[in-house]
Amino acid sequence: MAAQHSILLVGESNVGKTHYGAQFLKRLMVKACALKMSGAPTNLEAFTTALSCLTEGKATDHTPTNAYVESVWPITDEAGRCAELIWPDYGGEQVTSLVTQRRIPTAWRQRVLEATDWVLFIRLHSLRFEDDLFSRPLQSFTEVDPLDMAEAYEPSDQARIVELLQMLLYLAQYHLDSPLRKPRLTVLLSCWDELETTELPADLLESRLPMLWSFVRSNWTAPIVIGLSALGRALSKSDADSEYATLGPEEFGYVILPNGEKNSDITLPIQRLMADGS
Ligand SMILES: Nc1nc2c(ncn2[C@@H]2O[C@H](COP(=O)(O)OP(=O)(O)OP(=O)(O)O)[C@@H](O)[C@H]2O)c(=O)[nH]1
Ligand SMILES: [Mg+2]
Repeated sequence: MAAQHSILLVGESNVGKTHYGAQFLKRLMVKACALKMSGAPTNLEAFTTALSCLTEGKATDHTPTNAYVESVWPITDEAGRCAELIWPDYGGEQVTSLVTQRRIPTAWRQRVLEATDWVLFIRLHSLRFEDDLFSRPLQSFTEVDPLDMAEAYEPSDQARIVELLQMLLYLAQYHLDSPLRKPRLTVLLSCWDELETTELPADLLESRLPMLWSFVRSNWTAPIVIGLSALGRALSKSDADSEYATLGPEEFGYVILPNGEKNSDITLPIQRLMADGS
């Protein structure tokens, strides 16, 4: 029987979840990757619009806030291991509101409990990197006028992501007395092409979001950080990219593996999860 790999894909709005899903699916369809589709995929509707936009060389729309669809893709890897990938697509606001409202809808609770692996999307380019304890000397914080403190307080972007992970960990009732081996955590630094960097993904995460990185490293035995450019370049919703339309979307996109190697097979982050056993 095929192992079920139910992946908890976690990402706020606009991080690239839908485009990654569509590009991933396209790769499976044209068989240009380490994973192969081994049966009929179901529930592809969530990705069909995205697929046809990409074929024309255009970007697709934001997923409706309340949408949640799970697509099921039976796959095998090169070693013949089978798995059923359960790939969700949803409006990323649902993730943000888990933290801001401090309430977890039952359906999300179930997803967290059932997931074998967690994949967290972070789009560094659209996060705010304001000064905090890690970038300013402690002293400079003592100069803050106490009256300013009364202003509405909003946690930093990295604090919000740490909080999100804390909530998910609590919900799944993992014991954190020692670092976790399961569920495995993969951090995808999405839209990597925007960052124009040659740093290793983990080093970049550490330098940009040190508090998050410290949290991740102390709670997981082997967190993996991978750079992902699902599209390879920015696309517009209205003006078609003619190269894309001519060559096909499967010719674009890449990952930057933890050792810095660039690979055009964007299914590798998931293939690694299958290879490491479940
Ligand atoms: N430059 C670049 N842009 C990308 C890439 N992947 C996605 N984008 C753009 O990022 C934006 C958001 O991508 P989506 O896939 O819609 O993001 P999402 O996470 O599904 O967002 P919601 O549906 O709102 O939850 C779109 O404008 C895409 O064109 C990439 O690899 N590189
Ligand atoms: Mg989406």
